[in-house]
Amino acid sequence: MKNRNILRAMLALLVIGLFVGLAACGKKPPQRRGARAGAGGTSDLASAALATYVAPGDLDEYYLFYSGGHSGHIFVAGIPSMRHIATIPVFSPYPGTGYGFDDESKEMLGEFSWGDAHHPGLSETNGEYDGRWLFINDNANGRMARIDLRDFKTKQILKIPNISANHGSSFITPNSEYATMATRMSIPIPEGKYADVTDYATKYKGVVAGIRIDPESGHLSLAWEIVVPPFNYDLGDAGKGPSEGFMFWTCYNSEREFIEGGKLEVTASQKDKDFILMIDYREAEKAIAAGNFSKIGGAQVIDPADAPGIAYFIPLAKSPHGVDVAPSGRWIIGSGKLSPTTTVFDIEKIKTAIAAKDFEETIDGIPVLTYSSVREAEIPVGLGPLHTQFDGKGYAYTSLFIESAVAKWKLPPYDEGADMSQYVVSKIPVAYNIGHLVTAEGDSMSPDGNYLVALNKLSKGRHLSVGPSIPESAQLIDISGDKMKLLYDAFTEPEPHYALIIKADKLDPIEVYKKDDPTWPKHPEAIWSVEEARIERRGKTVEVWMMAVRSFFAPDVIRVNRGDNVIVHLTNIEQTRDELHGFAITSYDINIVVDPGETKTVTFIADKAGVWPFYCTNFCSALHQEMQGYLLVK
Ligand code: K7E
Ligand code: CUA
Repeated sequence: MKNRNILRAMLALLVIGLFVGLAACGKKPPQRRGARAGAGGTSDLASAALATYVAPGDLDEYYLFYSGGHSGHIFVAGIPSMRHIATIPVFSPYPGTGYGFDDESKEMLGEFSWGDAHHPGLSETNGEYDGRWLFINDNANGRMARIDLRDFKTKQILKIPNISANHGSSFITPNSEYATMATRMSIPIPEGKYADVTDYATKYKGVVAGIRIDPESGHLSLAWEIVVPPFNYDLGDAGKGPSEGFMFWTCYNSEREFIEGGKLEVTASQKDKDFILMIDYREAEKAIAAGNFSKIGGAQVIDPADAPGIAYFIPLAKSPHGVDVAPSGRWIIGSGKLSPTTTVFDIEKIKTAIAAKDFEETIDGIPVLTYSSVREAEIPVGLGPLHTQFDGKGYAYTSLFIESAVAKWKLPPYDEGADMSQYVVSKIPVAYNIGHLVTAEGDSMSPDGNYLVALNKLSKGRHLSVGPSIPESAQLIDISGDKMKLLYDAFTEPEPHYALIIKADKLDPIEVYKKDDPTWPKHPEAIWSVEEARIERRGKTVEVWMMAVRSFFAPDVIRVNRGDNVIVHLTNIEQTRDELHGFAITSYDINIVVDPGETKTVTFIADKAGVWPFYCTNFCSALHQEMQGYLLVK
């Protein structure tokens, strides 16, 4: 305790020192803190504090995009401060930004009020993050979403048929040709078809899919599906460099059974090996072009038995979880949860084995490559290996769920006959039970090798107690030196699975929607002056063109009859940053928010008679409280 107090005092002095330094340089524009990195400290704690301290008014070096799991959102934080900056609602309504209340976002959410966001994927050009779009899967409902990084807003949610619980998604090819999707829990296809679980082995199917990304707009569309055996397809990754053209997914339950009351955890862990499924997507394109598919549930589905060369299985130790392609593209890393090793496969050996038809067996038309022919090495990383990330300096970092640690190990080449344990060069404990981990630009072909974030499943109270429902924890780790150093504990709402870290200067978000900006589609119902504001009635439909500006709405009275269909197009005509307005109608469950220059439409039936005030929800000016009007329903 005494030690801690001394450290606290030292920290306080350091921080005061920084403030004094700041005051001395007076007012200056915010800058990224890279300039100050490297300033020395006097203890591990002090140097960690300095390494993560972003002075008031200064900016972080990186964006961290956390998936929000079953919250359906994406959380945005800065690195190294780990401060939460924003929440991007994707699969769930979010009253804070009015998401899910206006017609457009309501339609995007469709029949669902939530999703399970697991794996963000950034668009890439030549294997590097290009900062254009962020994609994310919905593990619950066969969907994927696209977020535009110019305004940090969800622009599309694509639902495709046949994919049941889309977990192995969204992993992006090096030039954003495709994002992946895959079935986690096999079912009879198409969805809606009935077969008892006693027929699991023959009537249930898995499906993997390639989602085409439009190179101009980022628009997502289904390109092809491939039917695969009823295993559980888990994590995925896209090849790059020598492995470009391939997609990889781990799978468990190669026992292909679901025994009622038999506990899948037991029945799916019988065999010593499960698989990585490898798809050649150029072959998939050829099969579609040649008409070599059948239509199932409206999708073009290829059967690998009719399309040799499209799919292969690579054996991998017991119940694998993560599969990760190293930055060079040559090494494919797979981790079996129930094996204390991580396995490195060589894409060159895989290609040779395919050419030589070096197969162990064939399952449902898919050849299984001979394990010993394609395996480069098994690395004894530790207990419960899940996911692997990279530093671009020849090292890999594997999360160890059971051991609650991160293992740093060397990628090939290895000495002939060497004891592989020597290549596990260091470990750092984390608190606790780590799932995913992410390094700066870690999925690109050139990771930055400075920061790693451990996404831990259990925080066990390393924070003020908030009752039994506790947050998830994330720890920032410095990986720039030989030894990994813990820098910071951060907490989030449930529940991040994966995250991505991108250099802040790769993004250039807009500050307002400019009135005549040709880069954005013009909203057909936008109005820009009080003169254009109006109410028109056609039969039982009342259409309102409303504008908001500090600090009034025009019009500010809407008169309708009970049962009328009311359409309100609201434009925020502000062109000043941070001048948002809200529009909430009391007791009508309506709450939209318009950013500067934005127009949104909300449609509703005026089914409650009476007088219903509407008001601005975003505190916008000194006279914000006065920004209100009335919906009069006769
Ligand atoms: Cu939680 Cu990637 Cu869905 Cu591993 S997944 S931990
Ligand atoms: Cu507009 Cu408050």
